[in-house]
Amino acid sequence: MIQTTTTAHTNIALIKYWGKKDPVLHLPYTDSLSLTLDGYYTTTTTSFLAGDTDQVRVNNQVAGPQFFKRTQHFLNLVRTLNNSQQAIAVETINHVPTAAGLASSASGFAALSGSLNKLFQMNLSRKELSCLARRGSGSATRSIYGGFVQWHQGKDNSSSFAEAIDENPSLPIRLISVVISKQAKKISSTEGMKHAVSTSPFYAQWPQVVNCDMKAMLQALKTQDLEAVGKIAENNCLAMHALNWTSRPAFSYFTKETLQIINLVHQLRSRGYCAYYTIDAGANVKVITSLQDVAAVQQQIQLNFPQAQLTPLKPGPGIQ
Ligand code: 2P0
Repeated sequence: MIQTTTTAHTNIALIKYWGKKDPVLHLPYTDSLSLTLDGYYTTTTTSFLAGDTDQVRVNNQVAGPQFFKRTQHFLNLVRTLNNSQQAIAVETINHVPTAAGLASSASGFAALSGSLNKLFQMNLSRKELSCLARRGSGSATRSIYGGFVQWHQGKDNSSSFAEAIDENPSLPIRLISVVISKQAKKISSTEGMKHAVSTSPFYAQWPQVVNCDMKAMLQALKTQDLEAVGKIAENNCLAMHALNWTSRPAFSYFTKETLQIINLVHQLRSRGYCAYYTIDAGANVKVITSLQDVAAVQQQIQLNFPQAQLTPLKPGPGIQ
C-alpha cells in the first residue's frame, strides 16, 4: 500500500489576513506576512482505500463530523484535480495543543496538501502547493514555507500564493505563546472576518493599513530591526481587532486577561525589555521578544500570571 507523509508547522501572522474577496477560493483582500514556528506542527499520512468511503483520523481517533466534513471537502477538490474517485485514508497527528491559541488549520491543511501531492504524484512546486493549501484554510497558504513568509493576495486561484522572504532568519526573534483561556472561541475566524468585511465602516481602510504596514515590515526585516518588527506587528494586530470592535453588532476576541497581558507587555517594554504582542482570533496573546530577553520576559509574565501556560517558540521550517 502506498502511504505518504508530510509534516507542516503552524505560523503566526505579523501582518494579519482578515477578510476574503472570494470566500470559495479563499482569496484575501490583502497580502499578509507570517513567521512559521518550530514547536507546533502537524504530521499527516494519506493512502488510497479500496472501498468508496473516506476515513479521517485525528490523534489516533475517528475525526468528529465537522473535521471530517472540512477534510472531505478538500479531498473532493484534490480528487477533481486528479480526475480520481478513489477513497482516501487520512491520518493526522496534531502537535498543536488546542489550548495553544494557535490555529492547527494552518499546519493541518499545509500537511494534508503536501501528503496528497505525493500520493497523487502531482509534482506541485511549493508555490503551487501554497495555492492548494489555501483552498483548505487561508493561513495554511503560508505554512508551506519556513521563517518569514508573505502571502500575495492575488486576483485568482493561481496568483494567490505565498513565498518565503527569509526561510532561515538570522533575526533573533522569539515568540512566547501565553495561554490564558482554554475556552473555544465563540466566533470562528471565518465568521468573524466575514462579519467585519460586511459591517465595519472602517473595513474600507484596512487594505491601505496593510499596504503601509507591509512596506514597513519588509523594510524592518531587511534592516534586521526587531523592535520595528514588533511595533508594526502590534499596530497591525490592533487595527485588525479594531475592525471587530467597529462591526455592527460589535464583537471582540479580547477578555479581561487579554487586556491585562497587554498592559504587562507595555510595562515590560518601558522597563527596557524587547516585548510586543500580537493576538489572533482568540483571547490568548503571543508575545514577540528577542533571544536575549525571552527568558526574562517569560519569567515576568509567569510571575504576574501564575495560571498562564507559557511556551517559548523559535522560527520553524517549511513542509517536510
Ligand atoms: C492570520 N487568522 O493571518 C489571521 C489573523 C486569524 C487572525 O488566518 O477562513 O483559519 O480558513 O481562511 O486561516 C485564521 O483564519 O481562516 C487566520 P479561513 P483561517 O493568520
